[in-house]
Amino acid sequence: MDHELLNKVFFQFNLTEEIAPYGNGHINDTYVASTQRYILQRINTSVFQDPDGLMENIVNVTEFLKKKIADTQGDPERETLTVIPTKDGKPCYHLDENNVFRVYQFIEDTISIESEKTPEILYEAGVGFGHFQKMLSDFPVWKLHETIPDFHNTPKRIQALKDAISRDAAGRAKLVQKEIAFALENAEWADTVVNGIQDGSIPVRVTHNDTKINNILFDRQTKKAVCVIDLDTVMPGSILYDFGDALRMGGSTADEDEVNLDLVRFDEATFASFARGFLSETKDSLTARELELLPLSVKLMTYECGVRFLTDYLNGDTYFKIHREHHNLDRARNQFRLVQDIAEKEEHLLSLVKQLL
Ligand code: ADP
Ligand code: GN1
Ligand code: MG
Repeated sequence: MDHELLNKVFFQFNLTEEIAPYGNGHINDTYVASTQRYILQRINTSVFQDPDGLMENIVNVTEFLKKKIADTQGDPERETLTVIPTKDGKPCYHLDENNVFRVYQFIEDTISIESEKTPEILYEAGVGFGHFQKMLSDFPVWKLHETIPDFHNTPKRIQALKDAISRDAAGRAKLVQKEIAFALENAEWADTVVNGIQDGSIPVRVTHNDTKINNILFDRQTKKAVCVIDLDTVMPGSILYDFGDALRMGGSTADEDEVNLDLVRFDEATFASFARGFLSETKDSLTARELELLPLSVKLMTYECGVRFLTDYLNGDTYFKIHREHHNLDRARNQFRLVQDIAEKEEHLLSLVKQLL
C-alpha cells in the first residue's frame, strides 16, 4: 500500500507515526509504527467477508481474557491483544469496501518464532495455546461469529479440491496428478473430527483454529509464551484443530515450504514436548475421545492444509500469499510428505500421549 494511503488510515486511529511493513503472515497486510509502537493491519476482506463480525469476536474475546488475566495477577496489556479504537470509537476503520484496517498495541520485548523448534520452545507453545484454550473454556461459544464458515471442515476442503480440479482455472491439473492422487486416495479418515462433532462424541469449544507457532509471541529474554495473537479465526471448533495445527508446523523438521522433501520429517520428541505443555493446561477437561484422537489430529490438520495449498495452486494462487511461482505446490508436497511420516508414527505418538497422562 502506498505511504499516503497508510498515513490517511493511521490518522483515523489518532496516530501520526512512521509506518513500515512487518512480520511474515500469509493473510493480512501488517505494518508497524516506528516511535510509539502500534501494529496496523489491513484485514484481508476476500478471506474475512464480515470484518465487523470478526472484530466483534476479537473485542469480546480479548476483553474476556483481560479480566481473567487480571484476576490471576497477570498483565492484561501484554498477555492478550489490545484493540485501539478509531477516533469515533469503532474497532476498525472502513476506508472502502476492500480496505478495512485495525490497530493493536505493539507487544514489546517479544519475538515471533518462524523456524526455531527446540523442545523448550515447543513446550512453551503447548503451554501458551493450552492456557488460551483453558481461559476461554467458559466463554459463551454462541456469541462468536463464524468468521470463515466450515474453516476446518475437511470433507468440504476435499470437495473444494475436486471442484478446483474440474475447473482447472490455471491449467495446472496436468502438472500435479501425483499430488491429486495422494490427496484423493488418503481421505478415508478425513471426516473423523467433523463426524465426531456432528454425533456429539467430540465437544464444540472456543478454539483459535490457526495455531501456527508464529501466532504466539514469546518473551525475548526468557522465551516463555507471552501472548496468543492472530485471533481472526477464533470460532466454535474442536480442540483437536488447535492441537493438530500447532504440531503440523511445530512438529516438522523443516519449514512449511521446504522443497527438499528428504528434510521433511515428523519429530516425535517435539510432539511429546508440545503435548506435555498443552496437556499441563488442558488434561483435566479433555474427554477420552479427544485424547485418543490427538495423534490423528496432527495428521488430519497437515493433510487438510496440504489439500488447501494444492487447491489454491490449481485455482491460480488466489488465497495464500506466495513468494515464488510454484510456492503453493511446494507447500502442498511438503505437507503430504509430512502426512506420510505422521501416519507411520501414529501408534508411537499415541503411546507418548498415554505416557503423559
Ligand atoms: P496473519 O493473519 O497475516 O498471519 P498476524 O496477525 O499473525 O497476521 O500478524 C503477522 C505478524 O505480525 C505476527 O506473526 C507477529 O510477528 C506480528 N504481530 C502481530 N500482532 C502483533 C502485536 N500486537 N505485537 C507485536 N507483533 C505483532
Ligand atoms: C494461514 O494467517 P496465517 O499465516 O497465520 C491460514 C492457516 C494456514 C496457514 C498455513 C485464515 O495462516 O489456516 O494453516 O496460513 N490462515 C487462514 O501456513 O486461512
Ligand atoms: Mg499469523
